Order: sequence, then C-alpha cells, then structure tokens
Amino acid sequence: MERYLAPLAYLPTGWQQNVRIEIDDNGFISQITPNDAGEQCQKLTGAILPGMPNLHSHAFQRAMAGLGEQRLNPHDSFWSWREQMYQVALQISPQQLYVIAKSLYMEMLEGGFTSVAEFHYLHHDANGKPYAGNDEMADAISRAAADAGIGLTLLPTLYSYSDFAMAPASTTQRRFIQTTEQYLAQLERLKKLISTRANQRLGGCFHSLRACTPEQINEVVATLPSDWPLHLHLSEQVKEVNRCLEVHQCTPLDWLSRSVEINSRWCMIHATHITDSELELLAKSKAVAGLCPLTEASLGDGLYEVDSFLSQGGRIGIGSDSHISVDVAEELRMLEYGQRLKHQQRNFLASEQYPSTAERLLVESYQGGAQALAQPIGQLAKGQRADFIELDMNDPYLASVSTEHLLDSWVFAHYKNAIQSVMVAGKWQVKEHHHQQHQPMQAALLETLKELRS
Ligand code: NGQ
Ligand code: ZN
Repeated sequence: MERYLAPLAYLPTGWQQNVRIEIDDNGFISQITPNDAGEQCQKLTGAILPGMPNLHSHAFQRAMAGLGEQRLNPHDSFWSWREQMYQVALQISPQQLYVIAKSLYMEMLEGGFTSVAEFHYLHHDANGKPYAGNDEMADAISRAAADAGIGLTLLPTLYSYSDFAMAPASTTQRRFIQTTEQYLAQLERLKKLISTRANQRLGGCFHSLRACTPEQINEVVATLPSDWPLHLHLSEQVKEVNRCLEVHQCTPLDWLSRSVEINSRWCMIHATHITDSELELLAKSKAVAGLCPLTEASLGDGLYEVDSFLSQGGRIGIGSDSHISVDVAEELRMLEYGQRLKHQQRNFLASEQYPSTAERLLVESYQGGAQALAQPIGQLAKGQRADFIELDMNDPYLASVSTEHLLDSWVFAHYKNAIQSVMVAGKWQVKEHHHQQHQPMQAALLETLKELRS
C-alpha cells in the first residue's frame, strides 16, 4: 500500500487541501481524506487531478502528423487526407506499430491522458491476409499500452464495406476487411489475450455506417456481454450524411436507431453533422458524443452543437483521434474556441454550476470518457483506479492564482510543462515532465519514423 499527501487535489466536491490518498496493491484508491495531517505519507508538491480518458485513438496515424499539410489539389479535404492516411495504413508493420503506439501513449501520458480507447481496424498484413490466427497488430497495440503504462480499452473494429449499400471494399482498405463471423472469432481470440493484461479491457466497435450495416451491428451486439462499450464513427462528413439520405432516405442515427437500441453503452464519434432531432435522441439515450476537437479542426469536419447537446443532458468526452497534437489542455481549448468563433461569445461552454470554462469541460470529459472506456476512472474517489496528474505548483503562472483560476490557467494560459508527473494505477509513469522511458524510446522512434517516411 502507498500513501500520499497532496497539498491540493480536485475531488468530486471540488478543490480540497491536504488530501491523503491511500492506494492498494492493485493500484486502486482505497481511501481519500481531505484536511489530513499526512502522517506516514509521501508528500507531493503539486496539485492533483484525475487523468483524462482519451476516448478515440487511431495510433498509427501519429506517424503522419504534420505530413498532410501540403496542398495536393485545390479541393483538399477529409477524403484526400484519407488517401494519404491509407498509404501509411498499408505500410506499417506490427513492430513499427508497436513503436509508434508506445511512444504515442507515452506522449499521451505526458499530455494528461491516462487511458485510451484504441479504435483498431488495421487487422491484416500488407497484402490483406490475416496474420495466421494471432492478431499481431492488436497484440502490438496491447503491448504498447502495457509497456507505456497507460490504461487501454481496445476496440477491435468491424469493417466490411467501403460505403452505404454494401459497396465492396477498395483494395486500399484490404487490411481492414472482415465479415461478421471473422470479427466475432477475432473477439474470442482477443478476450484471451486481454484478460492477461492489467488495466486493459475490450469493447465492441463498428467503423461507420459506411463500413457496416445495422443488421451486422445488431448481430454483434447480441453476442457481446452487456457491460461492453460500443463505439462508432457517426456523421463526420456532410458527404456521408447525404449518401445515407440518398440510399436510405434518412440520416445515419435515424437509420441505426430503427434497428439498434441506442443507450449509454454507445460512444458516437464525430456526431458532427447530426440533425436537431438526432441530437435530442442522442442526448436522451445517455450515449456519449465523442468529440475530437483538434482532429475535427485539422480535417475540416465542422463544429458540433455541443452547447445545445449539453443543455439537453447530453454526455461528451474527448479524443485525440489522428494525433495531430497530443494534449488534454489543447483539445479542451480547441473545443471552447471553436464555439467562441462560431457564436461570437466568450466562456461559451461554462455553466451556472461551473463558471470556470476549463472546470466545466474537464468534469464533462472525465465523466463521458470514463463511460466510453467502461473503466473505473475519471474521479479521485475511493474504489477508482489511481490515475492522476500533478500540476507543477512551482510554475509562477499556476502558483500565483487562487484555486478558482487554476484549471483555467492550465487549460487556457499555460502551454508548456504544466504537468509535472503522472500516475496510472498507482505507478508513476511521468516524472519531471517526461515519461520514464522518454530518452531510451527516442532512438527507436526516430528509426521507425525514418523507415515509414523514406
Ligand atoms: C479513420 N478517421 O477511420 O481513421 C477515420 C477516417 C473514414 C477519422 N474519422 C476514415 N477522423 O472515416 O473513412
Ligand atoms: Zn476515428
């Protein structure tokens, strides 16, 4: 058992002083007590808050960050970016994926994310042939998360078609493609693998309504345990919504909800272009809307009606998706700034309960993220996994403000080095702003990036 005393900690009741945190041998919080004298405790120096769940990741895309920013034609779009992304997807080996994912997950920890939902559809080898029964790519992801020390909800993803109306997959999609039966068999194999890894679990996942039908989704959901989360890319691009309207005479969520129950197990990624009635349905269902503010900005997706969604009781969380950048504060800042630019207002997503914009966004994304990952995370409370970040209170910008401005100062004003250390399941992974393996990992990362970029 480990005991710590934090001068300041953000609990479900808000900031508290002199908080004693007791952590059991499994890495869970067994006791948490404010205003404690701290006897027999290791003394922390910073302000402690929960680590953020990252609800949407395609780890391999980190390898192309910064390389999709040159104009290829006057109409560069999500779809032309996707062609570039497919080239990386076609090339990357299990060993390269391990290195890219491990160093990405280390960056996530440094940026304040302590667990990640990996939306994984890169199943087969470069020729589109399954790895002889042993899921080398999924195994690379799982090992990368274990070795980086981040919590993982692995989401093996069903991908069967290239578009609505069961359009056949293109050859550039050959590493993704499975039938429902192949997918279910893969889940069975992965259950064995993941059960051996601490702080990891599985969820069900469907790439999009372009890539699988509601009938397939129904069949899979019927066979999964009822506590598994379910993820799907919903309505990211106007073009896909229009195609759905053309083929099915209704919008994606309407189409899905005719045959599948939408409930709190669901996390709808990029619900960007849903209608008002779909938004109402989603809010009522208690599903999470998975927002990826920096990627959605980077890809030119559009802005979600997040204020109206929240005011109807909707749940949100954040993901770094394509990993154009890997930082909790940057994601939340982008989320708020998108709304400010759109509505020409300030502190747009703050609320009566939370006048601090950063606090509102953090609290919502902790809750939604924990729900979407289906893990005991997102709060500093008894029974939760001991996943937390420590803000550097030696930093003048943080040390000089009262606690009511602390979260806003981190998220909006302080860009570098605010996070001093990070713990996952009771183990320190980041100290003095860097992951413990930062140095030794740099050489492997450089070599892998050179291979992939040559
Ligand atoms: C993906 N990424 O699967 O990686 C997608 C792009 C698609 C984002 N949606 C591909 N950001 O949706 O077909
Ligand atoms: Zn995605």
